[in-house]
Amino acid sequence: MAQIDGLERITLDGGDLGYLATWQTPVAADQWLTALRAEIPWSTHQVRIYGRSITSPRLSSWHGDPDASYAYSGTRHQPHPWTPVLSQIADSLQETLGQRFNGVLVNRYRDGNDSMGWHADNEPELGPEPLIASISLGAPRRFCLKHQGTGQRLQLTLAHGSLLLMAGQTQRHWRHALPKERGVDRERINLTFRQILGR
Ligand SMILES: O=C(O)CCC(=O)C(=O)O
Repeated sequence: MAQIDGLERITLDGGDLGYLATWQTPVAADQWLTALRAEIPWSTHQVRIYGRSITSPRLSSWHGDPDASYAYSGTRHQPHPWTPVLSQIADSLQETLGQRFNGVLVNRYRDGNDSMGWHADNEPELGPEPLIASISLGAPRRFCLKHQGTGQRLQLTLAHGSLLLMAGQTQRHWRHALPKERGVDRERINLTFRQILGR
């Protein structure tokens, strides 16, 4: 994983996380949140969880380079183009990581009733050890991880303007989820930058 000032490393049994709670200032994160709300063509996606296709209880949009089509949770998504704020966020990420990604999944959890079930970002087009860069905006987000073999669990609270890196074999051995959270009435936006490998 890249050497980044202030990055908290969390070494997992068969996985590797890095967390930077104060990646962006609250003011910058607020601006991104406002721009994303307006710029993104939000829609509900069908997702396959434990073999069942359900309408995901959140809003999403897949963006990226024209050839970065992405099949996840049983549906292939053609990328929407990069919007001005997504390009700006991608630039900031490149400054931090020294790396550019060719796609980003943007998710909007309207309140604590929206959620995402247990899954791994393990689609073949991400390669065997994908680096996923996950940005959190809005109300704090409870992010849960579970080891696929041992059932070991870990819970993180992801702050407004934070950056979480999932690397190494994390997607092979761990699942993650964003559970419903009672009492949360503010919205949260998550961006997961990914590299789609050529087919
Ligand atoms: O909101 C999150 O952090 C989870 C996003 C995620 O795992 C996904 O959409 O694949």
